[in-house]
Amino acid sequence: SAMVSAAISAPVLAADMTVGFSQVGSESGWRSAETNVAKTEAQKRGITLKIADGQQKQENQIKAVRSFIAQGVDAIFIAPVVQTGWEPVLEEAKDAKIPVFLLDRAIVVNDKSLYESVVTADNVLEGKLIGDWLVKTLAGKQCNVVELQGTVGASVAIDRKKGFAEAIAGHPNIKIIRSQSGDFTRSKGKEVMESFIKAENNGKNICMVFAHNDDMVIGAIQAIKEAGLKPGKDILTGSIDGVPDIYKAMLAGEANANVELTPNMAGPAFDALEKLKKDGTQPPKIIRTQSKLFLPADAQTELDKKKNMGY
Ligand code: GYE
Repeated sequence: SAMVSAAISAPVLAADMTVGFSQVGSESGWRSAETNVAKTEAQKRGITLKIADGQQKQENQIKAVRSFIAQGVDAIFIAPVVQTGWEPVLEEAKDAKIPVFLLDRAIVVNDKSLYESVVTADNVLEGKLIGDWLVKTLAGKQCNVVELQGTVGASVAIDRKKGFAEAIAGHPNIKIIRSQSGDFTRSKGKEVMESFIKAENNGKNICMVFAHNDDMVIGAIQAIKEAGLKPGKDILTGSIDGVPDIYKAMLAGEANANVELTPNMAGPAFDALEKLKKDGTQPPKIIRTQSKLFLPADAQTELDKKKNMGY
């Protein structure tokens, strides 16, 4: 009877759910789109979404998670700025029986039961796709690469670096001559690229810039132009995200290769959460989103596709 099943488990309706989302910040165009999409996806389902901006600091994110626990939310989403140091606060969430989903970046913990699932792209593959493209494009020609890394300690920065390095390994014509963090922002990307250009014969020693995201490469393109060089020609570019501005740069001949990833990380997490709350269906530990390489010939089509994606 209804009474018996209610006693066994009261299914939580989406419309009654409140989810707390500890977001990294708004360091990149992709990040802002992810936040916008999360709001839309919550609205579609009638879920109340509370978003806390961590301003790129783990301590802020940890505080936000504690506050969500205190408020007794039904679930917590975290886009973890760095991959380590999460155990204590996740233990607290677990003790409070609040399920945790990770969005777009992974964490390193021994006890995997501290979170339900991580929604993320294969970030090693993303770096590899750019590296493979470069190997093919150069066809054996010598090339000095400078690398703009993402936030230090972020899983995506570690993985994209790894994937690119794997792709160029065994191709002695390609060398990474400089590598530094630009923190996933346009301004730091530009600043670090300026210092690379100065240190490398006003940029003439540089053949390609590999950036862990589009915003940094857009900053780098500006630095290349200011040095009197042609981005996309004198210095090739490869980056990851698929923000509208990268397709515009491609259309202008100033960017060469891009890996697109969806800003819809919250949607799959909401779906998994709804199933978990409905009948206890355990989500897969990793929910993978797609990553795909796009070249200038695809830029207009991809730019058009971005219109309803939170940008
Ligand atoms: O590529 C970058 C953002 O974690 C996948 O973080 C995300 C990355 C994204 O700042 O633009």
